[in-house]
Amino acid sequence: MAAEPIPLDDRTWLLVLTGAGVSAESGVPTFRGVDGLWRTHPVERVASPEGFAADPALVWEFYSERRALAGTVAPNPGHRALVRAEERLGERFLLVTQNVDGLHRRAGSSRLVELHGNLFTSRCSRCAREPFPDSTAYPSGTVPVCDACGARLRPHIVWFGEMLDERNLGAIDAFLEAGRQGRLLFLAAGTSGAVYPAAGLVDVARRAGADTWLVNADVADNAQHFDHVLRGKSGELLPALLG
Ligand code: BV8
Ligand code: ZN
Repeated sequence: MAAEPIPLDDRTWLLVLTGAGVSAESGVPTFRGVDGLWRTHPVERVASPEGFAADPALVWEFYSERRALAGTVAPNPGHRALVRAEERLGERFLLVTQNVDGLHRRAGSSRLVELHGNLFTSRCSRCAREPFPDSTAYPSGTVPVCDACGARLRPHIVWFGEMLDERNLGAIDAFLEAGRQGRLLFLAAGTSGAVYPAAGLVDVARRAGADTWLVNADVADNAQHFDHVLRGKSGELLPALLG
């Protein structure tokens, strides 16, 4: 289906949600696709507090592998189209990502909410030490410890069963509230719509009066919640839609 550009005028307030699909064309594996990460790594063992407590070395192997890979890939045209949209819309733009691979920031996005954390940040699993930049891919079998209290370090990632950072959810609500003064647009790209509360964002946006768009390679679980659904690659469709 030919992608008509989305009308971004001086009244448009654009909220974007991205998932693993927007990094697929950069060579980063998605979670639930045929080559998906969850196929080879059962999610409850590598992305949950219980899994970390049971086998922290396995969890660190999973995240260290992804750190090593993410260092070798680069942003794609989909990431860059979102940077251009931010440059054009300024405060009337907000990008919320479920991705932890850091590619939006590397592409130049700054009005960015990393809903599920960041792969290149670690924190102590016990003391109140601030999360800190850490791109170390730890050797298999090792578990880094906090040099302040000796407890295990963990990736600064939101695992299944863990609460999202209230400040991030607040920033999204504030944007939708501000956007009521203009014409709200919600665009989700490269996400299967399987994980909450991110997958429920389309409903929150609709309730705020947004026109909702989905760009995805396959059918998404929550596709029927969108006003417009475009099937295709985000690396091609986002530049076509956003200019
Ligand atoms: C929470 C970190 C409160 C790990 C991740 C109902 C309400 C609320 C919560 C729940 C609920 N039901 C169940 C829950 C719990 C759970 C949940 O949603 N489970 C699901 C599986 C049912 N939610 C939580 O635990 C959240 N916390 O709700 O706290 C609470 C507390 C206790 C009890 C209850 C509630 C925390 C969720 C965060 C989990 N952490 N990531 C890591 O990244 O290592 S989620 C993980 O999935 C990733 O972050 C990933 O981003 C996210 C979503 O996946 P997608 O990004 O969509 O990727 P996926 O592979 O699935 O899809 C890619 C899509 O792209 C595909 O559709 C494909 O077709 C498409 N695609 C591929 N290539 C392209 C493309 N599209 C375009 N172009 C291409 N080239
Ligand atoms: Zn500590």
